[in-house]
Amino acid sequence: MNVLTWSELSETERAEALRRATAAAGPEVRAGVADILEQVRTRGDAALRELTARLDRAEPAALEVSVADRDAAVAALDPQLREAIAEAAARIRAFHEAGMQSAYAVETAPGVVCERVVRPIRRVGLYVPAGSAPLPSTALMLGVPAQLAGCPEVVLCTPPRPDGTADPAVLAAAAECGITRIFVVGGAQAIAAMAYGTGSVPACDKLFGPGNAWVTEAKRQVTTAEGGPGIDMPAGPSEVLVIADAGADPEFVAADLLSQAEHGPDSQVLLLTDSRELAEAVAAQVEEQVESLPRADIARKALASSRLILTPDLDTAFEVSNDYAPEHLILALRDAEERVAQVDRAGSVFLGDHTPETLGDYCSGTNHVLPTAGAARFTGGVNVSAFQIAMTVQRATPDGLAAVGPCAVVLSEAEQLHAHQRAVTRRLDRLAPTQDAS
Ligand code: HSO
Ligand code: ZN
Repeated sequence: MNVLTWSELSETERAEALRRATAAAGPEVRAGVADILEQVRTRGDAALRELTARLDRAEPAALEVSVADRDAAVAALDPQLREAIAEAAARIRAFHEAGMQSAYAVETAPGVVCERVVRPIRRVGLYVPAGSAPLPSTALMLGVPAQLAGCPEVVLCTPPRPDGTADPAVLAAAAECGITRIFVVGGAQAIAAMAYGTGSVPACDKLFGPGNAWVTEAKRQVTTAEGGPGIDMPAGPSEVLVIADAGADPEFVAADLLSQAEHGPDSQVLLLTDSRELAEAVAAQVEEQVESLPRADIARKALASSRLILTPDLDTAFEVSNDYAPEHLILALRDAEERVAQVDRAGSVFLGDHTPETLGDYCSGTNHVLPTAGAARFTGGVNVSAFQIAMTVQRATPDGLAAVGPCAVVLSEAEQLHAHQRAVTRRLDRLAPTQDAS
């Protein structure tokens, strides 16, 4: 990895240095996904079985995993892994629970009370990928908030292993979150099944979860169709940006960069620092550490489009980071705690030398389903609210109507909406005599 000097780059070179691997699907993926969606929509489970045989090379005995099979797989799982899943779930639960939106009521005028009440989304569909490896942690990141929201029906789809069964650790995570409707279906066909419903998979109101380009494109297509389900957010390739000072430990910084790089060849990792020495030491550490990684090939591909950037000072590093809006931001700084005030766009921020992104990926308590591709400009990661509908309720007494009705009369007059106006004046007219008498 070469060190780029920010102050010596032209505008074009700067844009190029921060350019993300394109998340938008090409025409081939778009057409392929449209075809899969249509097959599942028209032929349901039969199409799911055919696509699973063709694309996943698996023939599950049943598309749905029974609760008995789920529990048997969990019982056979390494107890240490089972305990780690439960331990992580507990912290994710504790953190997400504290941040839940609550109902509130405001008397906005005497006799007018407006309330917000929160309702769970009835049916949610969770996608748990297993591209290069199954991700039980993703089942927790989606399953825990769904459970806290109180969603009455939670459906989970995950690709089958070659023998047709689901990954037992994913099943353990699902069980931990009380999920009973689990299907061994993956890819765009899983998204189609949860969007339209098939004989066995229920149609869901909102779909969640990361996935490859096919899954992401399928989510995009089903949600833009009329009457389609909602989706959490478009999930592109993973990203981490590290801002480090001269006092940072190059070994740790390199380890963090590699932890994101190993996710996929299109992952993007960036280092911004005001210390040339640190940048060079990190470059050397990355070279050294990547050698011994089982996923070195993937990490090397990701590193090819990743950058180490020397900025004139740390304030510039923060400006660049805020413009880029990374999914993960690590502040390997002596004054990380004070500097966090300078961050206004990032999915999840990790402070200091002892908070690797890995903690947030698995078990510190925060969510790892986060905005990528610059979506941190306008949204945060998945939380309980994503599984809820915030509904408003209001009531006015006759006095309340008398207090705020005239305001509506003036505004409806300005909009020339006289039926609106009369819905108020007809009532006010009836109230008038009583008010005169009082
Ligand atoms: N870093 C990923 C999440 C993950 N990491 C799952 C390990 N397992 C999200 O960008
Ligand atoms: Zn990760």
